Amino acid sequence: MSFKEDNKTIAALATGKGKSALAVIRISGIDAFKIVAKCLNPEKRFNNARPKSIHLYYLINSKTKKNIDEITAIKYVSPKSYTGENMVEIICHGNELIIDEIFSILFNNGIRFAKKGEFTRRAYLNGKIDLLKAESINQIIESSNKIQYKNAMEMFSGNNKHILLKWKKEILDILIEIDAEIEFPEEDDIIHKKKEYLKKIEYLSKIIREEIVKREKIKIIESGLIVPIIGIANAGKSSLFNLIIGFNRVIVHHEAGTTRDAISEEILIGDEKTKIIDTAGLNDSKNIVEILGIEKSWQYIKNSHLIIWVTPSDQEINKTEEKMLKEIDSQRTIAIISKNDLNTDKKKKNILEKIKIPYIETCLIKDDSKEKNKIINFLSQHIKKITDVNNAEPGIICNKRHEEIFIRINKKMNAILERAETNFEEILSYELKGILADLEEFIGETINDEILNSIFSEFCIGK
Ligand SMILES: Nc1nc2c(ncn2[C@@H]2O[C@H](COP(=O)(O)OP(=O)(O)O)[C@@H](O)[C@H]2O)c(=O)[nH]1
Ligand SMILES: [Mg+2]
Repeated sequence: MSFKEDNKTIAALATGKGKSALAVIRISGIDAFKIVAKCLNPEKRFNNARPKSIHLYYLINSKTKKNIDEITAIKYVSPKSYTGENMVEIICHGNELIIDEIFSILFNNGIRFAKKGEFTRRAYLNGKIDLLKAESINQIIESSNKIQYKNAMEMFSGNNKHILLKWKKEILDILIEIDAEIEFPEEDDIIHKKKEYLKKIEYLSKIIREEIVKREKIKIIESGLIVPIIGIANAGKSSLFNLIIGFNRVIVHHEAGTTRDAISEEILIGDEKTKIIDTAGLNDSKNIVEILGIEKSWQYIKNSHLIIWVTPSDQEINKTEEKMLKEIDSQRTIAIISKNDLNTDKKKKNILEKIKIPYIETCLIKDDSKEKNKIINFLSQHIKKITDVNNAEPGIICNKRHEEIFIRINKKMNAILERAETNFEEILSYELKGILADLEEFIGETINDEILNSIFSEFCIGK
């Protein structure tokens, strides 16, 4: 997306769409005060208002003078505003009819609609915030889980930048020394110094790798946990699937196939985005569609984070289940013993206890919220365990841009460590210069339009 900078006054809705008690419209630019004043009654009150003080007005159609809404407005005088420009925030009632009307009045007076991330882009270009802070604002709003949010807050607070600047200084120090040595070699010193440099690079390289691993763990949580429901035919898999998705109504996405295919829903269980999958029964079959369905079930099992095995209490563990148990990772399997309203097979519980698969016994067809709660709690408890085992913690890498830079840095670190024998100083100097440039790009000390465009195109309108 090409983006031409202009200094026109812009406006956008800063709050969400739909009906709400209040909505906030943001206006920023050189003509913000002049244009807004024309649309407010009493105009004088707005012209005389102190910066950052909030007052009540009628917002009027500047031509017909008809009242559109009763609003409050705050004015921010440049440079003491989010964007660094003159800004107005109008708080009106949260109804699309009103909001559309206000925008059409603003547009008729020469204001244009803000592009994605344009407020934050202006804030960045006017030196109000640095690049990492701009990125973090987007992530704070877009976070769909706690760890992502925590990550964004670390970046927002400047802690991450502080660490990156520290690394930059360490690398710069080595670079200054090594470049001096290349120019004025002193043999005695070199061997001793080489060890010292390698130690520092190994240390930094370890941290970089740890950050990449942290990111991988967070990515699993971000993209959602894969949780297939497996078991033999008629075990109650579909009944459980319906119960879970019916109970967790935060449905984001749904995929459906034939009854023999896997059906999945993305839902929130506890705090975690979870893709719950109803699979085809793992029975031996000669029917081709069924075989394909079973193969698909196995694909899901292989790629899963947690497996829910449904097994009916009125049957002993059969051959298919025995075979299945041999193949699945029991460490990440939990069991639901269904049909406990029918005759129960006590041996089943003993086997599960022996192979250390956590289980609950339940009836899946009772319309009983207590029973449903029990199942959901059991599930969320184990999903939480999986994410805890995963032990994701906030890191420095918050998005794809950061990740790509870290992978580049890691490669350069490896190049130094792998080729530590020959031409050591030259390689070290060359690669460190590259790493320095990578860090500067990360922090936003060197940035071009292409990078800026790609960062701000991720934003929503109004940010
Ligand atoms: N009595 C009883 N019947 C159940 C229970 N769970 C499922 N069923 C029944 O078992 C049959 C198969 O259930 P379904 O969920 O389709 O199993 P799936 O083949 O594993 O998906 C249906 O007739 C369900 O109503 C349960 O806990 N108790
Ligand atoms: Mg089914």
